[in-house]
Amino acid sequence: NKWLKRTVMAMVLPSMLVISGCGADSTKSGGKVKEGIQTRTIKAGIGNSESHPQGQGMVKFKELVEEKSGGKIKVQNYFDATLGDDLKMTEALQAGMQEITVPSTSPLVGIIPEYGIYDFPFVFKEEEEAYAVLDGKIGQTLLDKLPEHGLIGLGYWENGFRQLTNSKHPVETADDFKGLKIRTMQNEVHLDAFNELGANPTPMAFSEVFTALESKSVDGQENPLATIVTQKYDEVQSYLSLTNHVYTPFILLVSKKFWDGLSEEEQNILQESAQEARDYQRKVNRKDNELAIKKLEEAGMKINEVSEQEMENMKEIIQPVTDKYAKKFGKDLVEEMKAEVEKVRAN
Ligand code: TK8
Repeated sequence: NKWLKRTVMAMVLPSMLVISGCGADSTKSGGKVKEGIQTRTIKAGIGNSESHPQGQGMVKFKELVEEKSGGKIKVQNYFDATLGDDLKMTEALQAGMQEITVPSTSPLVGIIPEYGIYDFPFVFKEEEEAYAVLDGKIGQTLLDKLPEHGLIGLGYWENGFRQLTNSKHPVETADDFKGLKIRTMQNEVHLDAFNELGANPTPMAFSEVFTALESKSVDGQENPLATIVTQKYDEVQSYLSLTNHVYTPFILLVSKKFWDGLSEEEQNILQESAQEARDYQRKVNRKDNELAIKKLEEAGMKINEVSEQEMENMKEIIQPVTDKYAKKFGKDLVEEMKAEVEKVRAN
C-alpha cells in the first residue's frame, strides 16, 4: 500500500534525521557562548528559476526560517544562477562568502567522489526508492563527509528522474544515442555512461545549456521535465524521450564557516526548516513533473516512451562503467544502496 508507505515514511524519516543530526560539531564555539537568535541575513542561491520546484522549495524554506526565528533570520534568495552555477556556489560556501546553496549532488563528485553513487544510471525506478537511500543510512554517510570540506548538509531535496531532449531524432533504443552530442553535468559517471552508449557527451555548467542548445553547439541535454519546462528547452529542442535514465538528488548545503558561528537554536531552526521544506519541495516536484508532460506536448515537442526492455538493454551496455565506479567509490556502499532499493521493492 503506497499511501500507507508514504505516510509512515513521512512520519518516521524526519524524526530519524533529527536524531542522527547533520554531522556538525556545534560545541566548537571558539570559547564564546552562543545563545539565542541573532539578527542575520542569509544569502541562498540556486541554479533554477523561482517557478521551478527547487525555487518553490527555497521560497518555502525562507518562509519557515523567518517564521521560526520570529523574523530575526532573513533569507535572501537568488535564483537562475545569479550567484553562479552549482560548483561555483559550493566553493563560495567553502570560502564563507555565501551561506546556502542547493546544488544537484552530481557536480559534488569533484569534491567528494563517493557522491557519484547517486549517478549510477537505472538504479532507482521510483522516487520512494531514492528517498529510502537518501533519507536513511547511506544518505547520512555521505552527509557526514561534508564537514571536512567546509560544508554542512541539511538533507536531500529532489531534482528527480532525468529525461533526454534533442534536436535530431527520437531516442527509443540504445542505438539512437550514437553520435548525439549531449550536454551532461560535470560528473564523470554521466560522462562515461554516455560515452559507453556511443553518444558524444559534453560537460557544461547549467546556466550555459540553453544557449548551447540554441546555437546547436550540442544536439541535446537531459534534465527532469520540470526543468525542461521552466528553462523553455522546448523552444530549441524537438524531441523528448522519456529515458528515466538516472535520478538526481538536490542537497541543501550550508557554509560550515557560517554554521559554526550559529547558536544551537539557530542551527535547529535551519535544520527543521530544511526538512519541512524538503517534504514540501518533493511534493511540488512530483506534481510539476506530472503536469510538465502535458505542457511540453502542447508546446509541440515530439514525445516518446522507452520500453522497459530497452532500458534494461541500456543498463547492460553501461554496466562496465558502473562496475568501474563501484570499485572506485566502494563496493560495499554500492551494494548497500542496491539492497536498500530491493527492500523498498519487496514491500
Ligand atoms: C541547477 C542544476 C540543474 C541540473 C543540471 O543548478 O545541471 O542539469 O539538473 O538543475 O543542478
